[in-house]
Amino acid sequence: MPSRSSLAAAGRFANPLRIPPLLEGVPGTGGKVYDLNVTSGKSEFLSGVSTPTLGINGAYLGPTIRCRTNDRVTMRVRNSLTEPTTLHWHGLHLPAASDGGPHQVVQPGTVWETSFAIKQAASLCWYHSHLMEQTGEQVLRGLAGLFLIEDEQSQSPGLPSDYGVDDIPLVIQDRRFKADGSFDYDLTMHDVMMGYKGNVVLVNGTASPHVVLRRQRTRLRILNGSNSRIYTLGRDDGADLVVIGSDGGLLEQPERLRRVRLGPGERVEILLDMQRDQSIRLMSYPDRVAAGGRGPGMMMGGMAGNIETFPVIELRAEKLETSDLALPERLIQVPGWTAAQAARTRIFLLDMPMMGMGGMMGGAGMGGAMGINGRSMDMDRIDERVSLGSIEIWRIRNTTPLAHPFHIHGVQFRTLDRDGRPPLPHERGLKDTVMVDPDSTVRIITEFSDFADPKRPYMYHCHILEHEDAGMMGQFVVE
Ligand SMILES: [Cu+2]
Repeated sequence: MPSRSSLAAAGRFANPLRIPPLLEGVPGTGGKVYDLNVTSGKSEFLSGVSTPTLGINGAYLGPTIRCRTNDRVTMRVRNSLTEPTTLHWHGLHLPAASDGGPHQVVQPGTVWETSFAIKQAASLCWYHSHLMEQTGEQVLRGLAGLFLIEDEQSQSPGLPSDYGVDDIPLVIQDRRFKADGSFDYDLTMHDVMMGYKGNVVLVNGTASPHVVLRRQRTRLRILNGSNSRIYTLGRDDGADLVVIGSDGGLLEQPERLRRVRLGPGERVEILLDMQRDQSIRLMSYPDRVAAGGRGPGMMMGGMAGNIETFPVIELRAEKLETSDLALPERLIQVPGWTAAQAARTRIFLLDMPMMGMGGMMGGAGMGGAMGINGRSMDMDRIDERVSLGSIEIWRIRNTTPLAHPFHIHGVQFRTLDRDGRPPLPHERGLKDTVMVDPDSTVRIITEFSDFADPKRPYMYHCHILEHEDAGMMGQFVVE
């Protein structure tokens, strides 16, 4: 089994990157029908080691669902497991009844069918299990996949969209293994507090991966699908990343950045122009914010953040076919809600009362250990009621010494500011998940334009799955 230090030493890049198959749906009455079968199987991540896994239409992870803006789609989710599960469409703007959260449980042997319209711009979304208190474990075992929405802008000249050829998805996850080859998800109190960290990086379920690039320009569509690890991505040759998209779609313009930090649940789209026989590595570098530590975070900041440097994948160019190398100055127009339009501001306080040494040493159970605004998740309690059609500011304050990725279901938002300063360049598009750093405040703004349903809630929560499972989640309805 890999040792603790193998994250940094993983780099022989012996294995060709697995590309999740596309699932385009079949024509049915009222739109495209997607059949998704949740199953169990075995996977070989480490040479000669068999690992029991979960997957959708396969042994580990799921196919890349692809559709277009304005499509009408039906998801037919069959649960072939012997345990309940759910599939949540992360990033999609849809009715709460279709959301696939903890209220839409699919019992073993049954089929959950839900239909909705794709009412949003092209974007890289994803789907994953969202079973109450078991999201971390089911996602870790493999219940996740990509959900790709395309439109005219996302396929415009200069933006590669030949899936698996010059448009390459990267689902980054970290895992650790037991001696018998199974995933190790025996959580310690440390795992719950800090979030689960693995010592092997998998990309699309491939350990030590490389990919051979065939065109001059490649688009990388990257999801941080890890339970809790934060990646600060950069090229090992020091060149800039050309960022064109974030969670909810394209940015207004390409941004050249040396590093991009990606928290759990966040996505980023990057363009890579390569020369013949060039080889580079996409790396993860130490997270400056977390490694800095301050105040009460001094003790734990380094443990919680990403302090390691390690390779994620090697990208090898051989003989390259010509690409359209136009780089549009303007990509799209992102909705520009202003603070003056907001009907109200809601406050969300991320708190970890057990973060003190007493809690760490006490070995108390996980359920209800964490909360938002002092309350742990309760499926029978609606925490917030939002008026249909209103624009709101949500002010998220983090008083803990860890960074938390805050995710809101059902909407895409814009980040207004971080501690009064403008958001980072790659955060200026639409987002559904935003990193809130230790001892800091992030304000987001969005419009709750559709889908009134006073009975069925959407979730908002920390996307560190161990925190979510421990109660750092709440519910809102639109009415
Ligand atoms: Cu958290």
